[in-house]
Amino acid sequence: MYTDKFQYHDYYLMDELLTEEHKLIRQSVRDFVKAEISPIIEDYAQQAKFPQHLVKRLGEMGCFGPTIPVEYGGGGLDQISYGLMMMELERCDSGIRSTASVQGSLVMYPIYAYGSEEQRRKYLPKLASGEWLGCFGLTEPNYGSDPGSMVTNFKDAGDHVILNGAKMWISNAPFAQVAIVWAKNEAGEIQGLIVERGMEGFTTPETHGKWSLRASATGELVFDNVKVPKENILPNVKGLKGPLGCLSSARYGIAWGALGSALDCYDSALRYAKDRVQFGKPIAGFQLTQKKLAEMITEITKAQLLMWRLGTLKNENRATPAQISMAKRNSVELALNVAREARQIHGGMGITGEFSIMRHMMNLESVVTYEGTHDIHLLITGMDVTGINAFK
Ligand code: TGC
Ligand code: FAD
Repeated sequence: MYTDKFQYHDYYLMDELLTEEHKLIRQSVRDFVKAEISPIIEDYAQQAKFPQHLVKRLGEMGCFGPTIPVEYGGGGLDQISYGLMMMELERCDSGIRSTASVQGSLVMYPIYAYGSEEQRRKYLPKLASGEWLGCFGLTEPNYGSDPGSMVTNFKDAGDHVILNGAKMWISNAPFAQVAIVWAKNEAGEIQGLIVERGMEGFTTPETHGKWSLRASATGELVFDNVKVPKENILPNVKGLKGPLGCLSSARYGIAWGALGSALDCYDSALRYAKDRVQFGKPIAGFQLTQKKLAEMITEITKAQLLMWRLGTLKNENRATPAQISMAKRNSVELALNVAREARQIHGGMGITGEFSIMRHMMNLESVVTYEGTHDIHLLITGMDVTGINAFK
């Protein structure tokens, strides 16, 4: 049985760069995770079940839309607070962080940034409190890295539009009351629509058989002549920059989150290496184990500094999408490397559910692909530094 013994590691005294409020927020999410998520997460992941009861609790803990203004039910907090929350959630499980990222950055953010005042007032408080769960439909069966080529579309039909098409790989879909759906209008422009469960012709079949992100529900969104009232169209954005703007917020949260997975794997490996005796001494005493641990904490410390700086730039509205891509790619890569090395240090025990390592490693195989794959983010950095587009 998995027991959460996590202790945070702060090799470069980064806490001195945080405010008292940051530290309080981090501690409250950490305590919540230890008390309510850690004891159940392994079972839910093993059974590939979504812990639906946590949706309300995540809302009550302020994990949904922490940067959205208080008047709409959000937390009115800064970007570093948001990042720290995502780090604490993913320290436990990427699937739980996914639920919060999707709700906050991919559902609440577009309603807040691109929605009408009526839409903000109708949806945001319910989403913030966890009364409603949302999902975000951009990816299609034939268009993942290239969402601009999507074929899901809607046609004008008087006071409503008719939506047709399908989205695939959608986190939260099977349980969501609301979906933010990106589709093309008759002029071929991408727009966002708020589609509600219960609209005729709208179904959300669940995706089964995943070896990764097993405690997160994934599904399809299928639209068969769905009548969507025109008042459900997000009025203030057109084009791919709409969904990509949401991804900038979510990718930033993921960059913090993956660092949380890395910290958990490192912490577990350090403790295990000190406890486990082979050839008459703790395996932490062997140079090869020390090399692994030293390299892990070096990469984690570099990423902690990177994330703090990116959060500061984001607070000042100066973080560029390319800087966020670099951070997402860096955090996920280092987390996967740390997870693999931590697995080695745990020997055979590392493959069991008694430790979180293998669960993190499998989860990170989704995180390295969603919200832009590892190579897509590399190409975004390449384009930014050379000025030459290598995508097309
Ligand atoms: P391109 O021509 O480069 O750009 C189109 C317009 O968008 C603007 N833009 C951005 N705006 C805001 N934030 C960003 N990050 C932006 N990146 C680009 C750009 O300036 C342009 O604006 P305008 O005004 O000129 O129209 O578009 P492209 O078709 O060449 O594609 C570029 C590419 C490949 C980088 C992009 O499409 C991409 O990022 N592909 C990856 C797709 C992706 O990330 N999908 C994620 C789906 S959601 C998900 O995975 C959720 S998982 C959630 C969870 O469970 O946690
Ligand atoms: P593809 O785009 O087909 O890519 C396959 C491979 O080709 C990748 O290695 C890629 O890097 C490479 N490739 C593609 N183009 C290029 C290029 N120009 N140059 C070099 N290499 C290239 N989507 C949503 O909209 N909402 C969600 O909530 C959501 N949740 C998800 C949850 C999970 C668990 C997973 C696995 C995915 C989720 N996704 C979601 C979808 C995710 O964003 C896509 O899987 C991702 O964008 C990649 O698309 P694809 O799987 O179609 O791969």
